[in-house]
Amino acid sequence: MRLMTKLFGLLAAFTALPAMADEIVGRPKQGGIGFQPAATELARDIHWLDGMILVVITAIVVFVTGLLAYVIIRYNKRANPTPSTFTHNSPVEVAWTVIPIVILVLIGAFSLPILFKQQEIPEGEINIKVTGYQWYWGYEYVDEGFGFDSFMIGDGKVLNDEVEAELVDAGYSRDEFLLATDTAVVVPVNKVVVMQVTGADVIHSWTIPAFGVKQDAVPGRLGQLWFKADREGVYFGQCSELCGKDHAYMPITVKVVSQEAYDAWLQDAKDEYAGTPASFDVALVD
Ligand SMILES: [Cu+2]
Repeated sequence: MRLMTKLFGLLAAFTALPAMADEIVGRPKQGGIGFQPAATELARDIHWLDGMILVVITAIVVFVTGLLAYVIIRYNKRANPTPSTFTHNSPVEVAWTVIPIVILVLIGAFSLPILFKQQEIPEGEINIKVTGYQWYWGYEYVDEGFGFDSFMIGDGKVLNDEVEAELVDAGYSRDEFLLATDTAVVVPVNKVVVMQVTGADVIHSWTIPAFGVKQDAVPGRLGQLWFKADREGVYFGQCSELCGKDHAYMPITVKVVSQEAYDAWLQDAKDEYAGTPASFDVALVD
């Protein structure tokens, strides 16, 4: 009986886990030297490619180091007092030309499809236009007709009690200082999100490393990126193109939530951010 109680307790703890804390991805982590955990297929592809190329370059380094060691030991002046005098060896020259070509073609065969997957923009279920400003981001939900700006929490750039209180109010902690923003991009999980990226003044760059996306925000141009996040959570990124004195203080926050939570947020956001309230349009009709 006690075992059953324990088991049920454990089960309850596990099922309650997702509700307890939103996973926060992209903040500094003790001992974190690898990639941020991938939340999209694009990011998983990039991680896989990185691992594959690491194997290839490791094999090349080991091979070349081995050759060097062999030549140093076998053909030094003491071991080989009378060196040979030939200057050409056609089979070796053909081999060291053809083998690198084969290796590069092999890498290309795996990397190009991944690049194309990133760059071929699918039809977006959610379309958001993002504009980089010195030094904050503006977001427009183009299908819904509203937009808002997104500033880093703590514009004095110093983490004091007041800023910490602001962070806590917004659902963060002092660990997320310099990453958390006052408003966040909210998107539903498992939906294709297309972002159109531009800059209003100078070049900025929008990225969420865990999604495997990064796009320069160039004034006068409209770049595009897409992602489909498959895990709920809070994801952080930062402007990635040096854009002036406060470049380090224009972070990016994306919240991936359930469809129901997104619908609820959308309703509130329309009321809060829309230039014209929905009811106003209705009143104009007659
Ligand atoms: Cu910047």
